[in-house]
Amino acid sequence: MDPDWLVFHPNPSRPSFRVPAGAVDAHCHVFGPAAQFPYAPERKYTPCDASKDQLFALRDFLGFERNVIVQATCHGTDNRALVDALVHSGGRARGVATVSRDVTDAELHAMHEAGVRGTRFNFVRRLVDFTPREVLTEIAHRIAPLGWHVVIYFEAQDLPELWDFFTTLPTTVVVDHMGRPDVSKPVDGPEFALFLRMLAEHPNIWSKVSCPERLSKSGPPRYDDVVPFARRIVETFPDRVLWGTDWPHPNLKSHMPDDGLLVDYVQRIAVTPGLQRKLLVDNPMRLYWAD
Ligand code: 0GY
Repeated sequence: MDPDWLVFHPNPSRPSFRVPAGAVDAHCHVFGPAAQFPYAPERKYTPCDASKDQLFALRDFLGFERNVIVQATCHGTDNRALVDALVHSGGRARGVATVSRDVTDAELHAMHEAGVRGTRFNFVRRLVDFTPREVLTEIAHRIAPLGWHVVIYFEAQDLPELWDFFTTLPTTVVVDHMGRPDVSKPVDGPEFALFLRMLAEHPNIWSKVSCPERLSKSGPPRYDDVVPFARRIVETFPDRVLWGTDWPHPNLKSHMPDDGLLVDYVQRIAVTPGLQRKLLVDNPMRLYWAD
């Protein structure tokens, strides 16, 4: 399969928003290089290579101190590229892996040593084949004693069906990209209200407020239609939100965002220095660098 998505922005602008000292880009990826770390045979898309060195250079350019690198579906349950990036980060990256039920305790411990602190369950149908819930429950109970959390990725229309599963997970749970709301619907409407209710009723559930470029219908550079959704979450649950660039923006077909402008977007969803510090420093540090 040839690369079938846009190449990441070659020359992002320098953000005008200076992130607070110690800021964490809490959702980003490394891909390949394929010659060293091949993509998964069962993948639904093929990304362009995006190396750890390119990620760390972007981190420095944007003013961040640390990264949380998240396993994407194109690498399946082969976490070698992720682990390689973690062990070469000088302690400045943590990871979220994807594991199968066959993973051994020794493999889990080795990943923990390398800096993995969570596992990701993906429910987005265009990205993965179905995994039975009992398999995921089993994995969640295996990783819980390590102090890991579960990252879940799903689309808003699927939340009613997934509610019981999500709300009975035994760990901290982090939702990717606000549960992908349909931002053409009202921020006060029933669909987003259900998502807010899940966070209100379950203090172990957090949300990433990342990826306006995936959710927006009004488009770049300001992604105005996503702002009210993200801002609502940041202001209602300021101690349970995370933000990340999503570099190198896998599987994005519409446009390739300028990562510098994405950083500028943060000050529109976290509008005070206190909220910015929680979002970019305190919350990710508590979740990923507690030890
Ligand atoms: C993201 C979003 C996407 C892809 C993946 O694991 C993945 O392949 O998460 C997407 O296509 O929406 O968070 O990187």
